[in-house]
Amino acid sequence: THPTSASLPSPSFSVDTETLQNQIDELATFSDVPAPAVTRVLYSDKDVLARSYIKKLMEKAGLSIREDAVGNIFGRWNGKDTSLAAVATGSHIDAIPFSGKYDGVVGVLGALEAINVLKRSGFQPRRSLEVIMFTSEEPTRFGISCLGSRLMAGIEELADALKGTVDGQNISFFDAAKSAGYNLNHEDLKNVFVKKDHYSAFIELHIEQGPILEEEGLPIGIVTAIAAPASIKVEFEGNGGHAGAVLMPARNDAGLAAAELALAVEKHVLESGSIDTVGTVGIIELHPGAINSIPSKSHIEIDTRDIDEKRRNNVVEKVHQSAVSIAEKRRVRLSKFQIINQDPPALSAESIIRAMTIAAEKLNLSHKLMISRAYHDSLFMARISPMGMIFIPCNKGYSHKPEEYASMEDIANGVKVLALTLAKLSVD
Ligand code: HGY
Ligand code: MN
Ligand code: MN
Ligand code: MN
Repeated sequence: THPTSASLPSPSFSVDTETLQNQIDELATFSDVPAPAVTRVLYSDKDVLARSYIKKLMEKAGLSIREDAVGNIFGRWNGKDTSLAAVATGSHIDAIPFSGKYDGVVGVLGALEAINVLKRSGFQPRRSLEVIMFTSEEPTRFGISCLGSRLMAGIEELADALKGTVDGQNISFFDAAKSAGYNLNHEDLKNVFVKKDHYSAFIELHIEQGPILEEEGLPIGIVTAIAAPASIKVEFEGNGGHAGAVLMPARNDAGLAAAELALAVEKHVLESGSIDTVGTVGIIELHPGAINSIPSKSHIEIDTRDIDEKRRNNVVEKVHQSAVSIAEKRRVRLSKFQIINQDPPALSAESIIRAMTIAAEKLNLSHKLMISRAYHDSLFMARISPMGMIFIPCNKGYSHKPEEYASMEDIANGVKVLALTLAKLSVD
């Protein structure tokens, strides 16, 4: 027989908070901008330094390390029965420009500390436990969110799309990967796909990136669902010209078309009738970008989400109609309306919600069920494995900016809930 839950580590096990804080601070130094901001973009030099830092910590934790073709990194603690599907946990360490040092990082360094906590407590896993550092969760470099977990989920369209994918400097995905030491060609992408029964469970520890837990004084959030994200690239083209000499009736200003579409995004989101529908325009680029030259081209990128997929799709549809009507009215060309991703929401598995709840209760940590409005690699891991997420509070809900902060007490609580959940699922 295998150990019953009685042999699970006693809740008194402890987190090495000093070491964990030092690791968070050290990882944050691998950044293209000065502290307290962090910028760490896929396959950049700083990303490569951060990757070796993580692999060093995996080695120190006694894990066997594997990397796949695109740089998803796996650290495995072999269980007593290696024929069983493993329990996985993990997150990302890439960071959007001028962001913070906890988004994703808490779920990678915290997962490694959860493994160390279990090892120090003498726990022996039945199912192997595996920590995953996903190669890139943020869309920063190639406009593709959750690139590593999307590929692991076996999304063929992405594998095909990567053939022609280039970044803002016109560097191809494959050349960028090669510069970081990942020598792959298109055929290798299929080896990134993970079979549905490869993992028995996947759990991600993450800061809430919202204010609810802090406002309600709760140390733990148990995620029931992840909202459905969509991103769209739009381009308008006009004749441009001299900002002084061309009279208004003769203009077809691509910049003002972009501005009007941005406000249309807000209008369609607010019209949805639900507080759960959100949208913004995070990128607006004007060409030629001179104060006295009428923009002849505009490039805007739209992010819209909702926990309800139909409502979110309705916003995407209305934004498309607005783009067409604005182009007509302003006599500009709608030269691009490209939906980059339009993903369904993901539901957490009941079995994992239960395991996380039991863990929080064993630790006397008050908790609540909640949805994640941010997306995560868990959104795609849910397609190949039962999924769950553990949230911890973050300061005023701040995230994706340098003021992002989570206290070591909150992080340690999250690590302990994760450790107990992993232990329980490993003996199931
Ligand atoms: O944008 C998101 O939801 C995630 O934090 N990258
Ligand atoms: Mn049994
Ligand atoms: Mn993020
Ligand atoms: Mn994240």
